[in-house]
Amino acid sequence: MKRALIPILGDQLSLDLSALEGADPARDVLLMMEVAEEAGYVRHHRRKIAYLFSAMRHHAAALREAGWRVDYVTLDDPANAGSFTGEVARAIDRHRPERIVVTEAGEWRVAAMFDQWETLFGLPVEVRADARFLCGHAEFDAWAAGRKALRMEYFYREMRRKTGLLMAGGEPEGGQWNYDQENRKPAERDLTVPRPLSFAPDAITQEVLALVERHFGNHPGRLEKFDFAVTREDALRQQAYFLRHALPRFGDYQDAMLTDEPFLWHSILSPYLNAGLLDPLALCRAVEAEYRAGRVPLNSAEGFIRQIIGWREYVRGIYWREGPDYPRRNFLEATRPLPGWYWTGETDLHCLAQAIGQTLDNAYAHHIQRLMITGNFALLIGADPYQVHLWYLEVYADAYEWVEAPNTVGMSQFADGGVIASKPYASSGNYIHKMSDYCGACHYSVTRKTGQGACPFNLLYWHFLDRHRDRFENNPRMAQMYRTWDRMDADKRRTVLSEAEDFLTRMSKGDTV
Ligand code: FAD
Ligand code: DLZ
Repeated sequence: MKRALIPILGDQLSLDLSALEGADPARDVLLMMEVAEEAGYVRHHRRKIAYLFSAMRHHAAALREAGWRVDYVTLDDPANAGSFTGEVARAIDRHRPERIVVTEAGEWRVAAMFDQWETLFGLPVEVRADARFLCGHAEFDAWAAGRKALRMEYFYREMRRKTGLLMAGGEPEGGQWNYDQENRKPAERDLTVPRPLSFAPDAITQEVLALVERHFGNHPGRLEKFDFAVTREDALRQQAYFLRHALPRFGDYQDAMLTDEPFLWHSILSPYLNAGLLDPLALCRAVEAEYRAGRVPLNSAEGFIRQIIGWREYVRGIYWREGPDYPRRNFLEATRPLPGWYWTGETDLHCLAQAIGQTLDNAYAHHIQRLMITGNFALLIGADPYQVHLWYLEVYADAYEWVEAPNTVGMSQFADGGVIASKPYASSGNYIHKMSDYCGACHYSVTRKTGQGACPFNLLYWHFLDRHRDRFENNPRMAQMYRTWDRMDADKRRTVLSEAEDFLTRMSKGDTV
């Protein structure tokens, strides 16, 4: 077999990566590269870069220990060419390979680079499917073909059948596919909330933290108290901790939000799953085992497994099926710039200050904060969905376009016109009040619908429905809300709309809102 160069990207940190299948440690060279282009295609949160570079360096050490030859290029290597393509070119000069083998990229932008390599380098390039996902592109497309609507629920059932997870003789465990109705308890402050494990930076991480400080000072987010897992072993420790301490209540409190509690009963495993330190299917099997052992209720086990073999696989399928223009979609023709305080958290809206502040601190917010606080607000004000997409890609440690764009552009901003969601995730302050304790500490009053101190979500919700009436009035899932709006006194409707306009004008002028 001919000598191969095997590039391993920052989100390919798995020991059983498909590119390594059949490779020979004595003959082939693995290439890992920290490059300015990847660290700078958006202004990634500094914690995200630190996590990834440290995890890459630890992974290189693990690969070497397993017998592989790893050529690792650091960001501050003076000869660093600054891009994947530039570094592969330099590595070809160093190692004279006869072919390149690589696992498929996680986004269109990088896939387009791979497409050029054969011509550029005059070497055969083999791009292999990413076996860390359950559902390949052809399988997803076959599932989607001929369907009017691509709803996650039906895809998820296929994945349950395929994996056998939570199945009982061909039927779903407990008789229902989905226990979503049992995933919506508001959190209560007196419950003891588990804290994720904290991993003290070792010498490698400290070196990376100093490098990120030097090179990415103008990127958002805080580096202080960095405590991510950066090795497979530590990521597995967080997994085990989650299974024991948080999973039992994950189901009940999946949608809950509490002031100064960023993590609640969530797993905080997405950065590790998406970079390859953890295996999604093995995690789901471990979750099922907890249920079968009677340590975890069914609504928790099913709710968690649904997120991974359902949502995670489904959004990936949608991303690759919809094509490279997907992040640029703008069904609602929204053009407002995202307010500058999305990068500081300085707003009087307590829920937003919490979600954004925690994001800047931790490069993390849980799903309902992303969807119903920052996402909902951006949707209601008519923010440009491409800008919103860039913000999410920038600020979360788990953000890669294949998973971020469908969640943001599709689920949260309805900019794909309903490929993912059957209706927009728009809500007034009532939902936030029901699911959190945020409103109690807010400058605004959630119970005020108009007038001094009225919750902006209340005003903006009706403004959103009113300005998009043509698009949504015939959507059966929204008809009730239009009836409620139409029943409102005409003067009140005028007041709501004009106060919403005032709010938008003040916000766009840069006034503190
Ligand atoms: P948990 O709540 O513990 O859930 C377990 C796992 O399920 C997660 O680790 C994740 O792998 C998976 N999961 C849950 N929901 C989703 C979902 N909707 N799509 C895909 N996987 C899911 N997730 C990312 O991994 N990267 C992103 O860039 C990202 N961007 C998002 C943007 C928006 C606007 C929204 C609404 C959601 C986004 N999500 C993204 C999905 C979800 O918010 C995160 O996966 C989750 O918050 C990660 O935290 P956790 O590991 O504690 O998750
Ligand atoms: C996100 C990221 C960053 C910040 N830096 C690097 C890097 O320097 N080297 C690398 O191999 N990968 C990095 N990544 C992850 C890549 O952007 C990711 O692999 C591609 O988006 C393909 O999914």
